[in-house]
Amino acid sequence: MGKASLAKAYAPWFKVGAAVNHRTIKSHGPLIVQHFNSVTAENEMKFESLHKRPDSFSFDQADDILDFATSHGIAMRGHTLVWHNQTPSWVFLDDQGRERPRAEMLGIMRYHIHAVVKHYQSKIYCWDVVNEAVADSGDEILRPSPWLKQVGEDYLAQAFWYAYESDNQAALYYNDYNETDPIKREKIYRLVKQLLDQGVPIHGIGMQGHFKLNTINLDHVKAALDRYASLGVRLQITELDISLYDADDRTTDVKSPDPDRLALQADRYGELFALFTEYASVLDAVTLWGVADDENWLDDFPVKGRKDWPLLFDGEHQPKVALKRLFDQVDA
Ligand code: HAH
Repeated sequence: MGKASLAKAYAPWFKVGAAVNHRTIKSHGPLIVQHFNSVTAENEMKFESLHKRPDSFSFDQADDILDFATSHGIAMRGHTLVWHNQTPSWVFLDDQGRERPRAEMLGIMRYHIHAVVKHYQSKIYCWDVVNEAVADSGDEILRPSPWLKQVGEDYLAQAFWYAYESDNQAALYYNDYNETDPIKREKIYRLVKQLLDQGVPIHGIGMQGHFKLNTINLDHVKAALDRYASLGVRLQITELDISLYDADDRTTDVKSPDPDRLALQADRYGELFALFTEYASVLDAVTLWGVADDENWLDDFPVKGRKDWPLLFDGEHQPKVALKRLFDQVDA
């Protein structure tokens, strides 16, 4: 497998991507270049990274990642323009700490989206225009966020129009987690259907894909792919990982990954990728949320400082059994 490439092995079906950051493009550079043909900036294109203060943008770290990608012929996704997290408080509150009214919020949203999307016009092939707008529980479709409260339900439509005005070639995505849960799936379906019915320029649904060993349900994944595809939009798996912990497990003292659980993880990765290849006609990319187990967001989520091993390469950047499975099953 020394010279093999995961992205090349799956090139007949879809792009294979990884979330990278301004450190891992150096520390994990060779691995990224060998195995992936799409990247997403893990944090560097979020609102708080690009637009910390009202009057200035800081594109340097995000640009470094784009330069890295471009110089190696790797495509880049944009993540993310409108979200309730990792957004500075000046966006929602004025100098006196009062909630900004709708017109001001829309002005800020428009200014931000225009600046960012134009900066990357024709360099970024798709944008997660809105991230995580749908409520996890209750009957309401939209999560009670400052965007909803201060702009109103049309904030998503507005965001997609602003993005479209700025780059009418980029594919514009709605992105969310727990997207395979049947109840949340139907909410996401209805939301995107409504936007499409209104003629809003929305081209795809990003399914994050943060799975856990004991709750991942292949039937639910398949049903979600079918349901979203029935809308006639493109699909991507945007943030795939499989935590070695069960959903309710809060232990913190595991020092090294249990080989039995790594084998189960390989089974699940194998089944997922096999399923994904069946959806190649609608599925454009499958992106892992990180490169190797030594640097991944699950070391701090949902339990801060707890080591996890969710990816395809181990802490020494060596292939895990899961990666071998992905190669074996396509005969690469
Ligand atoms: C994702 N949220 C975000 O899209 C991504 O930007 C971030 O780096 C990691 C994961 C997943 C998530 C969360 O952050 C909080 C609760 C549930 C799910």
